[in-house]
Amino acid sequence: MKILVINGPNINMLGIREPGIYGKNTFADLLALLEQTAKEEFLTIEQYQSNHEGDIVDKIQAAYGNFDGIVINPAAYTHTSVAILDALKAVSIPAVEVHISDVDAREAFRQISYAGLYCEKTIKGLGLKGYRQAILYLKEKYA
Ligand code: CA2
Repeated sequence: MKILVINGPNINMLGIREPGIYGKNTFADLLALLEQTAKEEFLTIEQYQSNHEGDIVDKIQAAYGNFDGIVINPAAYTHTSVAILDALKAVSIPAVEVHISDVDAREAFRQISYAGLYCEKTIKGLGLKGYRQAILYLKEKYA
């Protein structure tokens, strides 16, 4: 099974600031967790991080026919991007949304998720563990 993990803007800065909200783990820790999960669960996991909305749309489009599942943390684009929502709908690949922080307990503008309107599940507030849970969910349901 092939899973694409997509991270949006500033996720590559994890661990550098705001540890109170996002924890002390770094982006390198996230990459290590994904590698470990791929090995343990016999999955092919590709990771893609971009700070650019259009590049994320391109990556989702390119996943068509090439991936069985998508785990996506669109970061700030969660709350603004109809383009990412439309791309997910266009490829129709099973997807799970992940947020490191508990967005529900934060500012009002973080309460809306466009990508979440497509994703079949949202995991939030579990830190990096949320990515592993999302991957295991897709494996259990679709592998
Ligand atoms: O909790 C999440 O995973 C978020 O998707 C993270 C986004 C935020 O805009 C979403 O509302 C919730 C932010 C990504 C990381 O931003 C950083 C900010 C300061 C220092 C390091 C990373």
